[in-house]
Amino acid sequence: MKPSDAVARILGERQGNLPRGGAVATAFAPSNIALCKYWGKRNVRLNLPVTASLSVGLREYGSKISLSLQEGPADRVELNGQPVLPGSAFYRRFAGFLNLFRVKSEKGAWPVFAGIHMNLPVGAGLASSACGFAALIQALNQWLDWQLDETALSILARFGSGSACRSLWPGFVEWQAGVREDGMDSHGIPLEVVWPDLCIGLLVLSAAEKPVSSREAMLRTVETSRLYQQWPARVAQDLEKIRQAIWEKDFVLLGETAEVNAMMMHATMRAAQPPVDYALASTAAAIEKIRRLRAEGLLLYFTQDAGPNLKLLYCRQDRPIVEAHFPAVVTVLPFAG
Ligand code: 2P0
Repeated sequence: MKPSDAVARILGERQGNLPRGGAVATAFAPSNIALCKYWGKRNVRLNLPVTASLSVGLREYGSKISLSLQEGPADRVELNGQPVLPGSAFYRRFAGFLNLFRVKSEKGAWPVFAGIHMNLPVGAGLASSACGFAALIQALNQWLDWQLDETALSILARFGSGSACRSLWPGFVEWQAGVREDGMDSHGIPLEVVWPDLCIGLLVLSAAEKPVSSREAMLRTVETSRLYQQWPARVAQDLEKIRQAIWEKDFVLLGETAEVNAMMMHATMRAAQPPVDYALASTAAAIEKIRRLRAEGLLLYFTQDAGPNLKLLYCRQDRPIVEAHFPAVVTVLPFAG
């Protein structure tokens, strides 16, 4: 099955809906940080994962997208007020996603003007594609009057970027892997639980573009890393522990499990051929500092995604200490305020 077949099945007759002329549709979606990672696909075209994963949303940090009709033949995209060049990878991925929903007829062409605003620290590896596609699919849902629920939108967002299916909700979200070949059971499910004291600290160590995309790194790991065989069993165990930690508000269990899960993910990719290693010397130094502070009694953990930057995990009462030790950290309270 192709993504366009899945889209046709979900939208049915609504695939012929046209944008409401003159109207602007606007939607926001938060970025999300995985506490138990998505690493590896069982179906590359449909972005179907090998395992489930579980994330927490970054509340006010994410992507806001406004859509309106564009005069002329081609889409126009602006990111934080700057034009996105039509030949760029960003533009092609964006337009390619929109094409899934544009039936191939003159009436169905509807070129788009998209104004995208991202308020995340730039280049931080902060799942900008996840919140971008989640915001885009919600804006399309309004603009084209699909009236789909979040579950259907989560499946559609997955075609843009796997982790986007977790950005349809705030708070904790589990992406269930699903077993169906068509992926209709592979989407986010929000966990009805809040943790007001939980802090996520965004620690940007380098804003340089990553040498290997997460998409490529994931493929290479699945195809060549011998350690990958152990990954699904590890995720099953870690997911169990993270769910328990969340329901029991057991911060140590959450931090320990999330940190080991991230380290295991990075170990699988370091064992790929050729290896993928996202860590910089500054990443190793920050990890060393976190471990030293923890040995001295501070409840501080970290997770790391497909880049050199770290996301620190701590409780609200330790926020001043963490910020004193890491002056560059940006604290997010996913559930407070
Ligand atoms: C995650 N990452 O669970 C993992 C951990 C990066 C490391 O999801 O190919 O942009 O679009 O499905 O979602 C980043 O990969 O990949 C990611 P595609 P995506 O957050």
